[in-house]
Amino acid sequence: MPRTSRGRRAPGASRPNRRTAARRALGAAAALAASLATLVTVAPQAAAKDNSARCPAGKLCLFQYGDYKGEMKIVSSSQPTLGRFDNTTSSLVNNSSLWAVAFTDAKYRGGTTLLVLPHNGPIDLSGAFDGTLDNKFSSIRVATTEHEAVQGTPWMDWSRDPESARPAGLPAVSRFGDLDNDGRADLLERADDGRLWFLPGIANADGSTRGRLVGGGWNSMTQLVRHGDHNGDGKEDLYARDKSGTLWFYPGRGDGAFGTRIRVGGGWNSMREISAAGDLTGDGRRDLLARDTAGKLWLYPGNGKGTFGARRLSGTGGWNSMKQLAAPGDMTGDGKADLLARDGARALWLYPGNGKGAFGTRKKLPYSWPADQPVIATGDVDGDGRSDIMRPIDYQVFVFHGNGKGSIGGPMPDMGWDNASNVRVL
Ligand SMILES: [Ca+2]
Ligand SMILES: [Ca+2]
Ligand SMILES: [Ca+2]
Ligand SMILES: [Ca+2]
Repeated sequence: MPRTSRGRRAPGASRPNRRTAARRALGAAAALAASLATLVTVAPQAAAKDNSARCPAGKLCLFQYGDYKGEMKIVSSSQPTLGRFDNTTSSLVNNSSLWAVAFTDAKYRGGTTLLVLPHNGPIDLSGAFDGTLDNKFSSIRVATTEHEAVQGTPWMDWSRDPESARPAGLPAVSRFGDLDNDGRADLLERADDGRLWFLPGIANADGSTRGRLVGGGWNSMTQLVRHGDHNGDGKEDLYARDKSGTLWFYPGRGDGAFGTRIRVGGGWNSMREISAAGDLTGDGRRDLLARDTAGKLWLYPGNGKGTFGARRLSGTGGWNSMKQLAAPGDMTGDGKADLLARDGARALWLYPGNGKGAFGTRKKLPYSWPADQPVIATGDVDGDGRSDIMRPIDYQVFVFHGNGKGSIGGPMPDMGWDNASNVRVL
């Protein structure tokens, strides 16, 4: 199937409505994934005379003939045309850490694509796929992430209805998830190469989406959490735990980027999970929750400076049965921050906050919540003033709209999305 640009339209074409665009995008992405899935699973092939060893360590190499013979071309960047190798590539070797997608037409178009995994090793096109891809490729795109190699943009496409700005005058408990203070919820995406992207959820006139690089190297962090402003400057902030167990505070600059980090403290590796939960104690300062490996839930009261006062127990035990905590803000409509917890049995539980650092009787939310699909809580996404939750499913992110009374409506697939392996979104 031809690869179609997700959510993009040709100049002069009328813009499809969002639902239609989303369905088209889903169809294109799913079809692409299906075609890739049949091609990707080919195991590296041993070359009879080991000609594949001609390709140096750490390199991606194209060969003119089958069995890794003839002229060799080392590919280290995307090639919109292949020159002498156009329609004459008969074998390839990937010894590099790059992802690659080969296309049958120039400029990354064509009816068939081949996804080559990092360190995939040799693939002899003259013998694989019944020869259907032999001497067929005219362009190749390489990238450090699967998503960028497949889709062409380094960040995940994500945009919402342009009218989803939040109403002015929301109570503090509802004001979070907006990193650039434009009244709309944003996402952060950590790609599998360690790059952190700010995604404002805004589409350009041509339907393309916006992403801005926060920085690289974020793979050194074992958890990232955020929930509004923690140091009183009105700008949303970020917390990150590194592999040594140190927790860092990254003050938001109000534009999707972050200022110089501050060390919160060490020893956080004893925590199985950290959740920036909002103001749970009712003093107007946002707090942190952490559950330890023994199943206890600890509350770290925010001091309004980005760090925390002495912790106290919020839940005595049993939290080990939970797979994920999420902080949705106020879902019950009483102005107090609540907590969500997803268990290992496909249930999502709402723990209503009592405003004193503890929770009332939990309530099971509708729908099934599989273990491999995270709950994303960035507050009010659609601009009705009520906290929503999101969940990526295959190639779209679905919104479960909060009803402001402690429950949620059915999933609405009204956002474009490209899921990818090892991507984390918050
Ligand atoms: Ca925003
Ligand atoms: Ca702040
Ligand atoms: Ca509440
Ligand atoms: Ca909402």
